Amino acid sequence: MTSAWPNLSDLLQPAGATASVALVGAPLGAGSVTPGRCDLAPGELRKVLRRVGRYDTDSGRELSAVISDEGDVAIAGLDIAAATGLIKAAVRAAVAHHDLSLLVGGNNAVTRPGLLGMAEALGLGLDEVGLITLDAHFDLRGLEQGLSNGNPVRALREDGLPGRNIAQIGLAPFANSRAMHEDAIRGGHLVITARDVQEQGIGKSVDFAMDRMEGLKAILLDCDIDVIDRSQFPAAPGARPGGMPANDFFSAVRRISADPRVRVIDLAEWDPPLDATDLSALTAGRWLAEVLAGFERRS
Ligand SMILES: [Mn+2]
Repeated sequence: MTSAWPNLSDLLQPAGATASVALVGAPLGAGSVTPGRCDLAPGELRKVLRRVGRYDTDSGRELSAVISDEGDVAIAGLDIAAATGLIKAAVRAAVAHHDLSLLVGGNNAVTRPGLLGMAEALGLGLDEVGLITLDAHFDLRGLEQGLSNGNPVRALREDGLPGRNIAQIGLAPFANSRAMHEDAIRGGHLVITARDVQEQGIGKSVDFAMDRMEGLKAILLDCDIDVIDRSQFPAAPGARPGGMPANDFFSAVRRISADPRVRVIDLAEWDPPLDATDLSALTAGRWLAEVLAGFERRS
């Protein structure tokens, strides 16, 4: 693993390698509110890793955690309902063998099977697990029309995940309905809007979210990349102007990843063809660097 340009692709090893981190690709494109090609994201992430270095000028440390690449779940052509069981099984297997499992979507519908698979692998009830979302949206659309990338949080609530176990950071104005906002508050979610983050800082915002996770045994961090300002991440259909600065996103990901109870981190809603430049891909690659930097802080 020594080369002139130590980079993240050094760390990605074929499945079966002894590794504390696993990567599971979930190329789920079906059921998006805005149809697109989120299914291309796992492949694009693997490709960009050679452009992301391992040395962190801030900490003086070089990333070294080996990642076992479990490949992509075979869900091509399946709708969300059909894909859910397969994604859940893949996450369950990954969580059973690794301290941290990265679930790379796909659209945001991967979050529900991710959380259910995590709970199953650990033998935990949904009242014992937490969900932190970095997302411009509540993802509380109704279930009447079936599962979509707009309702994973609603579906998890219906599954029995208590609202008080949910912390949502980065909610955007003019991108959610009043009904969803009131529903989240009434349900007991911790709601931290993009404006709150801007005013109180990302550090305090993460502190509040982690306070909310107190007493819970395992946590899924959902990184819906549309939380980032659209000018800094054009390849997310739901991203809007005025979103979270990429630097806030990176620091939140690093801090949350350092908590050993975080067993699954997903990356959702990256639709590579929407960005003709390499900006979004490099940002997604940096996401992985921040995840690993946080993970390696665990003692
Ligand atoms: Mn979302």
